[in-house]
Amino acid sequence: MNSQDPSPRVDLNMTPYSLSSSTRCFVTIYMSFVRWYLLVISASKIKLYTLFTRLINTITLFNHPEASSLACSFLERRRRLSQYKMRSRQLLLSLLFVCTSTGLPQQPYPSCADTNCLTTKALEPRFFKEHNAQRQAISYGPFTVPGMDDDHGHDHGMKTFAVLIPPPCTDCYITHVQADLQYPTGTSANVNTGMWLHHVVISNLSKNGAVCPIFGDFVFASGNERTPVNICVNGTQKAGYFIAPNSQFHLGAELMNDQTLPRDAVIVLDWEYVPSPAAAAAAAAADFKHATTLWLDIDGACSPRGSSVPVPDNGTTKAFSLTMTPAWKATFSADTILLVGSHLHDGGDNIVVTRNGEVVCDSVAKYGETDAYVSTSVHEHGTSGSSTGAHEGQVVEKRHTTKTPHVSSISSCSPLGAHKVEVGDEWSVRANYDLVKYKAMSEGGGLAPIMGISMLYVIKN
Ligand SMILES: [Cu+2]
Repeated sequence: MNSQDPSPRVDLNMTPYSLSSSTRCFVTIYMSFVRWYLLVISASKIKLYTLFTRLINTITLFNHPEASSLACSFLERRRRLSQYKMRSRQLLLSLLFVCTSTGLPQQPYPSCADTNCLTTKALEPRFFKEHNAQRQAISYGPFTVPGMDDDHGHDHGMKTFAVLIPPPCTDCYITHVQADLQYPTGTSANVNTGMWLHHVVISNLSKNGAVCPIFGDFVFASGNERTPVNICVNGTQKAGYFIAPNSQFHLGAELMNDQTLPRDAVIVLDWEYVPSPAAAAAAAAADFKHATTLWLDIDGACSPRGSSVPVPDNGTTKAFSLTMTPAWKATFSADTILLVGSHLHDGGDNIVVTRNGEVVCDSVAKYGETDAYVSTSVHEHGTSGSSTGAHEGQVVEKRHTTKTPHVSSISSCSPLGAHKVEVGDEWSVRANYDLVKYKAMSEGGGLAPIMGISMLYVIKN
């Protein structure tokens, strides 16, 4: 694909994932209301009907047995009706939960599967050349990110979308992945030019996740810090994420453009893998192991908010911690933890992964390590002449620039030699934010939602 090519691109407007933020907000509030109603009102009603029935039985049984039985049958009917209502509301809640977390099911995902949407460039593999390793930079897009002034659909510089993509290979082991965001010309797109890879998440729809079993298995995720996901630990571990034949992949992403006009951007994923044919057999012979992913998220195991958590008290509390509650209770054991990679937003200090309350990995965020991660904003304002040495009453234009560093890296832990996963373990994450030390992102006049995610790659026993 070249930058001059005006070829039609994938219509992302039909994506079922892009529920508008107001719809998501409404559904989330409605779900909270139904949950509260179920817990408080429905449960109390049922208890009250049962209690009244017992009371009537005790008081009137000796005097008016017919009245007593009539009242009791009336109460019993009311109790059953309440129970029926409670069950249907529970069903509605589950349906809403599935819809908001996976997208509305009536529309298919558009596909990003041909030369209009992806191109592949072969690179030199770094690990397992003796096992015929391959490395490819696959570019997905271009995707048009609306400008900040574009209020069509209240996008305001954000592009949230999902597409089906072909896996980079099948019957193969992914050993290393890293994301990048570029302009169609091939130059890097980052905050210094007002373009952000808010996130990209790759899921395998042909498999269920270990922590949240309702929407595919997470293969890879990256924020703008673009952390390398080094599953094979620089080739020291014969392990990778195995992609079975006929697997279907899904790319979900959010891109941000802080300029006024829409601009195009391309997501580039650098995939390295031990390939087919017959990789499974060849890898088994070479003792390659399947890596299983664990997604630990302060928004919970199957977050209906897509991992985005509002800043507590809209930032009036400057330093706070958010914890994944309830913790994930391990359903299998794993003696090897290959990698913990983490994601925080601006304002984040660090995120710790805990096993039964004990910290096993501390991922620390760094800010503005290179110019690409420093944004510059220019403010202009008129000021009275007296303070600037000009004539009294004369208005002088003043300009000053503000440089803001943004999260540029988050440390990973790899491998966690001293730790393992045992059945029944409680695994959680705690994200620590400090809005005095670091400036949080803004959105729509308030503070943008934050995230706290750690992704573990483990080898199941
Ligand atoms: Cu994020």
